[in-house]
Amino acid sequence: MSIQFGAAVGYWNLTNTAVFYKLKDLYIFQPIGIPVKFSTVIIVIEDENDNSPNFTYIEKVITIPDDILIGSIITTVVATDMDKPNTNFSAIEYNITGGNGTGYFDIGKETGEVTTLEDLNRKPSNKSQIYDIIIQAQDKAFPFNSVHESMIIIVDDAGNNPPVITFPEDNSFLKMPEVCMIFSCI
Ligand SMILES: [Ca+2]
Ligand SMILES: [Ca+2]
Repeated sequence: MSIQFGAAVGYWNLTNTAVFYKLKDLYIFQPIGIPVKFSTVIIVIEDENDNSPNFTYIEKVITIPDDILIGSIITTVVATDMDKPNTNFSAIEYNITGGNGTGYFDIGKETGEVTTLEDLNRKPSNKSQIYDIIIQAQDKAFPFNSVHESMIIIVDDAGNNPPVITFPEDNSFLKMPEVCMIFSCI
């Protein structure tokens, strides 16, 4: 690492000649072997939005019952950003950017809570309900940095649909033997 203070001064090799301190955003460079009052340099480093958020917690596959109530929280995702805290460079908001059809699920922009938006009750004719949604975490800078992750939500039959009695298609009667013991028929 080297740093330039101007054409007349030239370069100061900080790796070999300087003691380095960091106090929050203050960087203090002090060359070794030179009286401190003539040599200490304080540099304030401005942050840049050079980091994208990263998911630190996200469930990749979730199974929920199909009788889950609308608005239920099914999971909460968490992302962090390495840029300066308490700035738009590191503040994060969440969105669902794909796989959500007409809006089966929602996510709290600030909380990361994934909730149901529709009645997902499985109808008898449905074999399965699998949703592959894309969740985005982005910082609030302009332009922003973002990251995307896939989340598979399997909606499982909770057995909450009443049984339906069906008859043979030709409406024939069930046949049973003439002698039929109790609890052993059919
Ligand atoms: Ca930064
Ligand atoms: Ca950032």
